[in-house]
Amino acid sequence: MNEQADEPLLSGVLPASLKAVRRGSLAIVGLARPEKRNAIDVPTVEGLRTLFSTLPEGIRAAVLYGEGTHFSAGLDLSEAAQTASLMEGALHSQAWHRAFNEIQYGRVPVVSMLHGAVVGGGLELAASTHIRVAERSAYFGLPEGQRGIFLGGGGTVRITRLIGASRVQDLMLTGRTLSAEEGYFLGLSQYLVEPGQGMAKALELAGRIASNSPVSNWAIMHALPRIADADPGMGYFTESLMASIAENTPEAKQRLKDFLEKRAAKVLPGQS
Ligand code: 1HE
Repeated sequence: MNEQADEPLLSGVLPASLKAVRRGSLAIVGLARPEKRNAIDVPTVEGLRTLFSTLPEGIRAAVLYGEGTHFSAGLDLSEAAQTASLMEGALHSQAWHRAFNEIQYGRVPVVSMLHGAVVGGGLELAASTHIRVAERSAYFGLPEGQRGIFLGGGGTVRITRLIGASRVQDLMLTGRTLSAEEGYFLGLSQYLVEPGQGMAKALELAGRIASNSPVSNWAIMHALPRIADADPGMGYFTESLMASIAENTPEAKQRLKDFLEKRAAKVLPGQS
């Protein structure tokens, strides 16, 4: 077995609430404030932005998880309680947007591993990742109505795209939570696994993603969601350009040749 030692990433730069290591071609990033249930404060937001905008060469996928018994309790409410002006509130929200955009539209696909509370800004963070693996202990909620606040980390766009505006309104207005199973069937996670198995699954998926062509991964991250938001005419046109760019790389030529010369894996049933 090829055991690779983890190397710290950005040590001395990241806040104590974040841990990041490199394991081969993967970055493994942990929310590391379990005593506050991984509530997300400004240093954490800025740390995520710095980390995802400066991933070193050779990293080809990332895994994001939360330490302790919950993925994240969302916005650090002690900060929200101190907002001094309308302008400061808007700028605070925009800092979250910048950080989460670095995740969604960064260099590499990100797989999140969800367990326990995935609420408010924690769900907004998860929604900015490309693949979400939920353990059965995970539950989803948007208690903004109860707290007297609003989504501010991009959730009005990203979470509504995942489950629709009416479900987001229900969660925000009533404070109800969705179980891991409900979240899975509605599309909040693409994978549902038993407690304790999420990290292994997330690492396995990230490893698979890391073995793809980087140009294909980039197109899937950057072109696909923009095409989905475009009018169909522009979408088809952009798709044709992206298809041509992807298939005209030397790596694509080699991968296609490998298949045609029977050196590449087939697509068979049972791949989970
Ligand atoms: C926090 C936070 C927080 C916990 N900000 N400090 N999010 C919420 O409304 C969720 C609020 N949190 C909870 O409902 C519960 O904490 C949990 C269900 C997540 C976990 O419960 P539990 O019993 O395991 O922990 P706890 O005892 O409630 O919390 C442990 C400590 O973490 C405690 O602090 P301590 O000093 O008394 O030990 C809590 O105060 C602290 N803590 N959650 C600050 N969120 C960009 S806009 C996004 C808008 C939102 O995210 S709204 C959703 C906010």
